[in-house]
Amino acid sequence: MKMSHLRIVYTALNVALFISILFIGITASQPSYDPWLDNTDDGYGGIDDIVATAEHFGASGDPAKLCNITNWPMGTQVPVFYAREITNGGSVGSAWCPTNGFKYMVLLIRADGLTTGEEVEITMSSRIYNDDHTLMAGINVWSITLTSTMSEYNTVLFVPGEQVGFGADALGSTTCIVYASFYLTW
Ligand SMILES: [Ca+2]
Repeated sequence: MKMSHLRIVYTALNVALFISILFIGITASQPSYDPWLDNTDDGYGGIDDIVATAEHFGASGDPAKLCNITNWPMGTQVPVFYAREITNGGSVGSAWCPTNGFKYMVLLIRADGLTTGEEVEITMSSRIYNDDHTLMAGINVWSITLTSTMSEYNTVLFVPGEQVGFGADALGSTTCIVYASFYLTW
């Protein structure tokens, strides 16, 4: 009699549990994805995540979670020409300077020693690459002519490519000393 009574209670509990699960299944809305509960990091909350949790049931430790953060690159000043002398209409060129990852460049240009009628043209170039990045063609993207009355210039430009290079060409018999650098930021 006692066993029979327990069986009835047990069956009633099972029926209640079944109805509860059925009710939750009918009324529950689509669950939202929580990456902190996706233990297997596959972009899906599934039985795999429950198994992963169950496998560590009872374990304890430091709850701090490791994560990797990709920082924007640090802004940086890139020297191009510093007190480079150009004599008698000559020219100088810079190495290619990497600019990858940055959005803006603040360009600082100066020429000392220009007299009336003397000019030096500062040109910035970038590179056009082929599809598989094995060939390149240069392209002039910016230039300015400095004179005795406008011997300094600064401006903000969009970074035109992965690399930029500079040239300074003195016109006629111009002799001067050129400075150029740029600050990269994003
Ligand atoms: Ca998962």
